[in-house]
Amino acid sequence: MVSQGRTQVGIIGAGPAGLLLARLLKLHGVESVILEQRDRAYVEGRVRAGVLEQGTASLLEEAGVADRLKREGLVHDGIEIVVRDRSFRIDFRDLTDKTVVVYGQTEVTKDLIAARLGGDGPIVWNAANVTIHDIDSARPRLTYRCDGQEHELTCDFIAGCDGFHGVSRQSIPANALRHFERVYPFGWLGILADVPPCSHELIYAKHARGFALASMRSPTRSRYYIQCSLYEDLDEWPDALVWEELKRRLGSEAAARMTTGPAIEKSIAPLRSFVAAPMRHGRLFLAGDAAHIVPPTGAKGLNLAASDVYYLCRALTAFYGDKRTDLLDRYSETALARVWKAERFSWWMTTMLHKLHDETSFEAQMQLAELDYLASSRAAQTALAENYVGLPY
Ligand code: RFL
Ligand code: PHB
Repeated sequence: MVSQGRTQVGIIGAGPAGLLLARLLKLHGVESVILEQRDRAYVEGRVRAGVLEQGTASLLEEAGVADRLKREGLVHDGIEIVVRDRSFRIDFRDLTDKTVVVYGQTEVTKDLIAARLGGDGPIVWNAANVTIHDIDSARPRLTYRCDGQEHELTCDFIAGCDGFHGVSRQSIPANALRHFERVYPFGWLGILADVPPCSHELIYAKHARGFALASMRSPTRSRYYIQCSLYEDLDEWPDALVWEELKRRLGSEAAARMTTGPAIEKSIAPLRSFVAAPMRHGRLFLAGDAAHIVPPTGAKGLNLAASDVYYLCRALTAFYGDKRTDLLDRYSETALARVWKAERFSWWMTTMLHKLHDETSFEAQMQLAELDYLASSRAAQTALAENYVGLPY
């Protein structure tokens, strides 16, 4: 027996993109069902992004899920850049009159799940074998298995919010999709520790041994990253070695202020730039990491998921409210225009700050010249600041 269901928008994935889309749609009177392959604890525990653009924070406020964000989020006016132990600051507020908020993706996810489960509509956890059917028709369907039963959900539209490894993008015929990709020959080793941050702002460091980043989640919880090889074995990185490397790369001032402690999470993430275009096929719309990936250096991934969802929600509500299809037809073009700019910024930050070449090479000198220019030019600093705080929607 297959259990049959019906909804307006079938959403695959309960990450930030799927959850925020469902919430915004609900506020506009559009019903959805979210299918998530993992369980709630796993989704809420996944440590990832930490920096929200002002536009993302405003969207969360519009969605009515920003009470805790406003109480606990740390507003940052700038970042520090350290190059070979010399540091300079990019002052976002002065250069752009905007700021960013440091608030963990885990917390955004928890707030959105709580809102959803407070009466917005269902999240089907542990939905296995989610399969997309008939996206070229006006009645696309999703089938999946859950609690030992087969289910079928008929929808008006399907939102593929299932991240880079999801099924949505793969359900689009190969000849209808173009891929653009750059895989970087290094990764980030990240640690989370319950120690106070070494600085009140984020520190991005370029060092001869590789990139390092000092970030945070709260006044008592720090998040740090170091550039590492892709073939690194986590067992070869005991906490003491990570702290030692961080102190070396982040410079003497940060090292002097750094409190060390046991890592409560430690992982290695590869770095990738990726765009799939178009972000729509028939009645299937891709949003977030399902359509694009940025290296984390620009702190853009979660923020791009939010802007995609903003455009997609606007297009779907125009369809349901005014029978307009023009915004749905333009969704991919509109979203991609912003995606490509964030791709460029993330690629630029990544290539400027990481160890890519031999220190004696021409390219290494170009990186240093770029950073020297950035340190001294208000125009260059404004360009960085404008992108970091988020380009307009
Ligand atoms: P997600 O978060 O991957 O969620 C996708 C969801 O879909 C589910 N799923 C499926 N469900 C059903 N059926 C299937 N077949 C499915 N396949 C997958 C998954 O279980 C999951 O729950 O994608 P979404 O919603 O598009 O959100 C994207 C963001 O998570 C991502 O871009 C950011 O985390 C990237 N990122 C950062 N972004 C920022 O804006 N600022 C940052 O400071 C920042 N730092 C980071 C980051 C990502 C990192 N890693 C680990 C890649 C730092 C790191 C280290
Ligand atoms: C984080 O806090 O996880 C973080 C912050 C800034 C980045 C990337 C990750 O650029």
